[in-house]
Amino acid sequence: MDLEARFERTIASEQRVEPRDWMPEGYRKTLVRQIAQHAHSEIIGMQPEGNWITRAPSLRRKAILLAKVQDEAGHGLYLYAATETLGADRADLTEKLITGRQKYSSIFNYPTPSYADVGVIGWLVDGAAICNQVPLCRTSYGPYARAMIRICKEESFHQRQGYELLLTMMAGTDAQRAMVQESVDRFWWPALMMFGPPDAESTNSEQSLAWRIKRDTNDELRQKFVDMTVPQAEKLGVTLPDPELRWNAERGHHDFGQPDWDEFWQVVKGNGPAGAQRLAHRRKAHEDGEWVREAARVHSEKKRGVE
Ligand code: FAQ
Repeated sequence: MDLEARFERTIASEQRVEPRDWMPEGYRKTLVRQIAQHAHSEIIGMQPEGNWITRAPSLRRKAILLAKVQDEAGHGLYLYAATETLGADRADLTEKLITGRQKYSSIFNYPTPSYADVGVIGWLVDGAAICNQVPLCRTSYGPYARAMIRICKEESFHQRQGYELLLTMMAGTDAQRAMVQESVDRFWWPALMMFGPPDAESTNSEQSLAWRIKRDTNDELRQKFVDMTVPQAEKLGVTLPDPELRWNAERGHHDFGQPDWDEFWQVVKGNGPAGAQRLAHRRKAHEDGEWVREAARVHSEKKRGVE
């Protein structure tokens, strides 16, 4: 059987493609693009919440937040390692990120001016991430699927800590409840944008679905997220800022409004409210770390006996 037919058979029979298997160049490229964007998102995604580590209101909240942000670094590293199994070079991917040539999730270009944002990011952003990533545990590329299994377990903890923080705030004062609502109002639409553009504008979906890299369309996952989140919002006692949001008994799903897609494309292009700040911060961290990379390189050469 020729290589391409063997690859197609692996995909069709729900087996995993492994690093040493033959794969079409487009398949490899699509995976590197998606996994690198995902890794960059985890790394840039440390910044919005990292903003609150020094100002968390108690030792317990600080310990939880520190653990969460560290988990995000770990997810980024797993995912970069997965791209390396496809022949990508991590230094090259980082260079592409800090020079704006590779994307990361739009959501992390929104600022976090309020402590309630820590809870809302856990609830809505990690909630959306789980919705998107649980199906990726069945993605066709083995190392990516296995990374997703571990990452999703940690994302579930992240989502719960956010929701628990919000439950606590909602049981507090009027001012705390108002903080939560104000944060939900800012993050609701950007959270819906995390699933990508509507299916009709999703240039990569058709091929990625055929290769079983993606398992659901952007709109299917967005619907799932809305259906999952509405009862959680009710229990919490917050209003989701969408006047079109209502249960549709005929469809067995919620109807909901569309995010501002012009804003989405602007944010994706790097013109989001905190876009420049996020990249500048990442660039500086990379430059500040140069001496560590250099020391590690010299140390490993010494160990190998290279003069
Ligand atoms: N932001 O054809 P499609 C997290 C781009 S969770 C920016 O539909 P695709 C956890 C897209 O790249 C967040 N760009 O694309 C966490 C494409 O451009 P390209 C990360 C976006 O790939 C929580 C173009 O638009 N999760 O980090 C976005 O088939 C809390 C057309 O779009 C993942 O990356 C966007 N939202 O579907 C961390 C999950 N959406 O590349 C810290 C894995 C689309 O052709 C704190 N990725 N674009 O130039 C995926 O599932 C997919 O890549 C999608 C997009 C669904 C995001």
